[in-house]
Amino acid sequence: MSDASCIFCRIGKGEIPSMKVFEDDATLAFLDINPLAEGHLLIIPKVHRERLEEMSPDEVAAVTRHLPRLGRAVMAATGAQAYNVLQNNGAAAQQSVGHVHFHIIPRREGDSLGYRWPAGSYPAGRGEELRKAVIAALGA
Ligand code: DGP
Repeated sequence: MSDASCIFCRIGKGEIPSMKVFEDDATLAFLDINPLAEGHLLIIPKVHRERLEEMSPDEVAAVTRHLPRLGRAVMAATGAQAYNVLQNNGAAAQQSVGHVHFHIIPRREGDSLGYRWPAGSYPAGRGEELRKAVIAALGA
């Protein structure tokens, strides 16, 4: 299933060129056109799914199984010591392309990349409320 108006579906089908590094029946990995660091990769399912929670476990597994190998390859090719795997779902989470994609972003000590991470803590009882709410939602 693909969406003719989706840029990543069109890349997945080879209708639009990409700097491809890996492909199989279900997955394509290619260089991000606007890299946060040299070697920044995108890994996509070929099937059109806008967000991660719309994918079946098997569809997710078919894509994510390649992350370890791609992570090793990016570090070897760029000399980076580390990488982030980032996956955005929804505009509020900075998703700009409505087709699931995993970023592999090479990282080096002292690079200027970062993520605002204003960590908080739970007031008494709130963690337990949330734990129960998530468990209830999992059962739904
Ligand atoms: P996100 O914010 O998670 O939706 O990131 C989308 C990424 O996709 C962004 O880093 C730029 C990249 N991108 C958008 N259009 C194209 C394209 O046509 N080709 C390639 N290679 N990357 C693209």
